Amino acid sequence: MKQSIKSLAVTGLVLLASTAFAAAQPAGSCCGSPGLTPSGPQSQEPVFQDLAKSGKKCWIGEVNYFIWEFDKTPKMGTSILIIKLFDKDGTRVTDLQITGRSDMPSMRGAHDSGEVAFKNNKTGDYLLPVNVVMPGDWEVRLTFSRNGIVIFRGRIAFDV
Ligand SMILES: [Cu+2]
Repeated sequence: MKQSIKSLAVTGLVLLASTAFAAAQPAGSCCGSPGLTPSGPQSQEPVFQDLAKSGKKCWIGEVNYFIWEFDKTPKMGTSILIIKLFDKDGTRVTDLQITGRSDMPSMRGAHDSGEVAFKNNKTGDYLLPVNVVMPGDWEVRLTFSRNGIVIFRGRIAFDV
């Protein structure tokens, strides 16, 4: 079986070679591959940059910024994380998808909420309930996407 695949590949190569001079696109270039190529060791975790303080502008490139706050100082129980998203001119927008994931960094995985999508209220605020189940160090990792493509990752850290 392997042999026949190999000979197929060889035939393909010969065919390719015979047309290579006509084709401007070299085989194996980015655009020629179907996007299924395993792209090397990609096991490193994504980086979540520490965000500016509550109420301060956090820029997403040069196109959007957002401001985050809790509905109240987080304590034991449920707090609501509120994100207001703006375009660069300061107009409120809701065209990004935001997910949040809360946990305790010092005991990672013990209270992992998993990725949870923020929901928009009618004002356009993005809202996420965060469940604080014990005192200590907490974080919420935020992921911003446009049309399913991640464009920004940020991290909010707080103590309870
Ligand atoms: Cu804990």
